[in-house]
Amino acid sequence: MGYTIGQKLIKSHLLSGDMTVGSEIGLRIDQTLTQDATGTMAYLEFEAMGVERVKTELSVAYIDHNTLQTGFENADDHRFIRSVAKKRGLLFSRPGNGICHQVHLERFGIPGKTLIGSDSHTPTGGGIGMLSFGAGGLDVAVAMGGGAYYITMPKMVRVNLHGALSPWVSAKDIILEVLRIMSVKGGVGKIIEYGGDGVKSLSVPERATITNMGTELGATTSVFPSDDITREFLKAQGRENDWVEVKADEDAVYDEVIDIDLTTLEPLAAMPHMPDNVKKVSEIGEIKVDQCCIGSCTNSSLYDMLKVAAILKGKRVNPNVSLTISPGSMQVLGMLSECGALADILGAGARLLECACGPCIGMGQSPNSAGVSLRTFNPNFEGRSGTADAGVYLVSPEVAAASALTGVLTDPRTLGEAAKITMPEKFVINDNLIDKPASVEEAKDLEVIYGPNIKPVPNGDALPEDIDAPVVLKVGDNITTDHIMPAGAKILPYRSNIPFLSNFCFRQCDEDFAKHCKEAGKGIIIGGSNYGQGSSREHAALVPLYLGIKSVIAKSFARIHQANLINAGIIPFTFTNPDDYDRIEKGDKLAIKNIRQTIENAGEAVLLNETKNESYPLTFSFSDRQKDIILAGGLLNYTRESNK
Ligand code: MIC
Ligand code: SF4
Repeated sequence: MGYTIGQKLIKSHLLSGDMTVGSEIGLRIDQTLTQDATGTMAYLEFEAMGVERVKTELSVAYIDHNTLQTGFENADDHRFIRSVAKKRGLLFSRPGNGICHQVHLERFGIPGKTLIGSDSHTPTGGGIGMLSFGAGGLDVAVAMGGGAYYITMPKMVRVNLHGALSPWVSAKDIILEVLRIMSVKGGVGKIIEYGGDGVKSLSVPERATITNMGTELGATTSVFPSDDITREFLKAQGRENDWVEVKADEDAVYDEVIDIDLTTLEPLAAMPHMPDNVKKVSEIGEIKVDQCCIGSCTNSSLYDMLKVAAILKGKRVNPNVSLTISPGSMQVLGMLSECGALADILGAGARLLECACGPCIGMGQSPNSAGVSLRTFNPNFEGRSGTADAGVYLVSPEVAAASALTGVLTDPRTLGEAAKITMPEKFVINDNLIDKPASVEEAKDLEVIYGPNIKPVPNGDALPEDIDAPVVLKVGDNITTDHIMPAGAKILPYRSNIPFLSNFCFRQCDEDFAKHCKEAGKGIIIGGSNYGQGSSREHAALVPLYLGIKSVIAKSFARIHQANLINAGIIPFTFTNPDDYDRIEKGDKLAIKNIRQTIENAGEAVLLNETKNESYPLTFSFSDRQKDIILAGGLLNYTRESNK
């Protein structure tokens, strides 16, 4: 029996475990990346481990999220990360150089290698045939120190793409169609692999748009083969030598197969407030639009921007619409300006933003009250834009640009013939915004520079015998990490200050959550299914840890968040009978007795509801390593104990 791409790359990087679906495997990690919003924590954790130099083949620290610098906090974080990078052997991609995933694809990604990043959209690298995962900062810190990265051996899904896209239909529509079919939970525990004759019709940036948003499916990762098109892309980036072929065996066996006929796809949109709430643009109709934002790590390539420029050329943006453009990298912006496309974009009345995440992470450009915003981004969770009652629609660059001209949601096929975009044979290479690390010798004299906003990482205690705590919050299905630990311009500068951040935890669900937790001193959260979907931010575990949360009991969890909870020493349990969820209320006093023994022996965990005098069975399946982490009270304690 042959192997899928995912299985091949796992096999060639397997450090521990066997490749049986559902069991834990440890992988060797070749490359890591961090961004600044999760990076400060990751490097604080890395520093706490006491490793002199990174042990990966390549590690890059990007600054792309917190670029507003409204106070000293962001600037201090940037300086801290830069000082760690210089001393510990990492490349440092300075603010302005671009969004981590876009730059990594252009300059560093290598087919067949493994990559983990402290950002959930790291699977963008799957666009060039890398096996790349989003992870919590602590997992990235461990990998930088040469440790394995652990995942549950996933199932394999094959998405066969047939034919080619019609004019005006975009790679974004392909992934929106996959989201429509599979839902935001559909990818959990799976690698989504793309194949079929349609793959040949897609360029690397288009493939990367698709693998990037595999994150919204909840997938472990997504991957395309590395073929001649990948080789051409790397050649144009001056990196042809990095190319290797990566493909599935003919007789590879998949757990699930999905077929998509590209010829019949139409422009799509994900309606507020979930990426899988997908409808045809033609079906939604001409709703009035207030804002269009083009950019983010999923749609900010030169190819995307050239398509937008061609639509805007010689036209005028509708006066009722604010159109923003964030090119994904300095390379993209430079080339747009060289070929004149930037003038077409600006001439039409678009606002040019920095090459950074910007509005995607709520750093500016919040829409007006009850505004409709069309965004080429990846999540459209409620409130993430910074305006609580805004409606964000996820669309392709073509739909966003067309709608910016008309002022209403517009099917771009109504614009007539689509312009033919020719991509340059060579990209302009300018790595001036990438700083190299110091040599081992020089590094000895360098200091890591902390600022006053950088507070220590909270750390849990070893697991006690019993947990007794009240329910401090009960939430429904699909709770995102944006609910748990919001981002946005006001809060992001405090990503390295957990005590301050804690005041904002779960604000959207319960204004007084932090206050309740502080009063109770400890607590348990009750969640629905897919708890913790969305980003990789470990703050969504570290802040609850700081607030005394001992366990989250939910119907099911999203992958990265579940790992982050375990790393923080918060026990994620699932209800054995999902209906028991309905029996528990906020304020109920809960207890789990003999929990150490239960976890050690993989016994039956029972949740006692002392208020209602009821008990409910709980399910958990932790690997031996995860059990030890939980018993130790988190990965930091566990790592320290293992190094003794
Ligand atoms: C996001 O898209 O939500 C982020 C911001 O990039 C996060 C990381 C973060 O919270 O800093 C992610 O996707 O992991
Ligand atoms: Fe940045 Fe948005 Fe991509 Fe996250 S999803 S890395 S915030 S552009």
